[in-house]
Amino acid sequence: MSSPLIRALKGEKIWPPPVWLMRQAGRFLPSYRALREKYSFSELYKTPELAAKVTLLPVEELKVDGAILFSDILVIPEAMGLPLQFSEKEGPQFLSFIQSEKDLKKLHPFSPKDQLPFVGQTIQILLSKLPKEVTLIGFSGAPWTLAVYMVGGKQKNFFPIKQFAYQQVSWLFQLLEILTDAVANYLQYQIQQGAQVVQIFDTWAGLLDEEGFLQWVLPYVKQVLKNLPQQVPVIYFSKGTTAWLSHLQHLSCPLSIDWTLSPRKIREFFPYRPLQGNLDPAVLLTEPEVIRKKTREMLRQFGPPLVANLGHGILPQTPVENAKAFVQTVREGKDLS
Ligand code: 1CP
Repeated sequence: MSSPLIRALKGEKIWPPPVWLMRQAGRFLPSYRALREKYSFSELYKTPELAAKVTLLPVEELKVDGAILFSDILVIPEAMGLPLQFSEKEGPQFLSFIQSEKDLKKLHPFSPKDQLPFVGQTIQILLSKLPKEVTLIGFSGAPWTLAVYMVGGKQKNFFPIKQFAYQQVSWLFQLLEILTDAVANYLQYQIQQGAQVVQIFDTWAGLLDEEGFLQWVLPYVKQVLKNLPQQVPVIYFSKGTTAWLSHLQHLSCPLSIDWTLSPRKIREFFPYRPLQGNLDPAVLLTEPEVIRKKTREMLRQFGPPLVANLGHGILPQTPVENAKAFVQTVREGKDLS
């Protein structure tokens, strides 16, 4: 029989719902920070034994239903030849950007099995170590969000990519086509290696206006979905898109939504759709009593089919006890549908 996470994502009304936390394998865990004293971030995700170990940390400590592969969305652009530097203060940053057709021509073809073999090896190790009721989640950045990082990232308040998008520059269309193939290819590779669910992270989906979302974001996600096998659930996470639920309706997969719209309204819009979300990660910075209250409210409003989660990644300064209070409250949520 399938695991609770897969069953919920296939539309089964499991209650209490399965639970995991976006970015659960990262800096908020003291056990992760201890490993980072010894190894750099890239050593951790490029060494299969270490990446598997980090993936398992939140499964062991929080008892969640999903284990998200320890890696990063920026591995695709790095494999395509954009030099990535990781600074402790600033996080990951590209040393050069794509800002013209000439830059685009310099990108290398992307082949996950040749350039990112450690991802497949990490999945293999995890399949032998994970308890069978815990689901292995693979992931990728969405084409648009990867393009945002490749074209200039957050510098100048995202102005470079916004300018190119609104000016309709032709090479940006080409970049998105290239990334759409790469993302589909990468997720197919993870699924072949054994990922049981995959999530597409579109952190910057809400950066443009509505027309921009329809032009630069949604069609490419649709294209990726079309190229993935039907049997494996795909979750689409987008941030800043709650004004555009009527457009998200055109995607057929489970949706992970941020916290800016109440679960009641999201559920009204998608009465039957498997949904994931959507507690504000900042709630986990408060105290267990507040966390329990807000989590119960969220569960009550959503109802099944649901995967309980945050509305974005867990914040690095979150106390572990608070993350545990969230998971615990979901587990106890029997009478709240
Ligand atoms: O040790 C460290 O300081 C590294 C911090 C770190 C970690 C643990 C980064 C740098 N990436 C990761 C892992 C990671 N990233 C995972 C693995 C599983 C997990 O942590 O649970 C996943 C799923 C991601 C996804 C990711 N990376 C996203 C999408 C989700 C989101 O949070 O919006 C994004 C935007 C990134 C880019 C990235 N990688 C790391 C940082 C600090 C950032 C943000 C960079 C920026 O926007 O400036």
